[in-house]
Amino acid sequence: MQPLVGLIMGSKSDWPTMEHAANMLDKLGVAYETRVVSAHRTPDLLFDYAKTASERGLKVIIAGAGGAAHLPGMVASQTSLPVLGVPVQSKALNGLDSLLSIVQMPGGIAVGTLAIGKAGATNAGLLAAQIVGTFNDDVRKAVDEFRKNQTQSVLDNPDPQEQ
Ligand code: RP5
Repeated sequence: MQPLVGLIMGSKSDWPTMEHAANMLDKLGVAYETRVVSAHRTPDLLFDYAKTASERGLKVIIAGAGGAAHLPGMVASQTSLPVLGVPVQSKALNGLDSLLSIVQMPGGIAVGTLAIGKAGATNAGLLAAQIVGTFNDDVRKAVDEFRKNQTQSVLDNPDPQEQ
């Protein structure tokens, strides 16, 4: 299947976080590709990836990075596709550094910034699916179904002390 979402990250060490985005895309039936693309270690690859993303058929890019997390902003500077940034929880500063690096884009180049860590990666997958769902009925129905089941599961388990 033609990938519609580019799921990239600054390092292999980001995968335990970013796999949660992949899991959500799998669950919702969205085709994606995964790549390590580092703003600092492979800047030429970053430019090439971002510049060719649209012509290769991608519709959304999810970019996860930690620490001096320039990847989402730099990718956004080279493509008009929507870019969703996931701040990876860094060891030194618990991801606050990643969050501030990604969220504080200057006006004019947009990055949609998610929460730090697993929740952010999960929601990046969900939001990417919602974007794809604007033109793909199967994916839109899968998102609706996911949300319906989530609501039902809360309603079916009202007692917090019950296992
Ligand atoms: C960032 O530096 C990566 O996104 C990663 O979160 C962080 C540390 O990378 P490694 O030193 O573990 O490769 O570019």
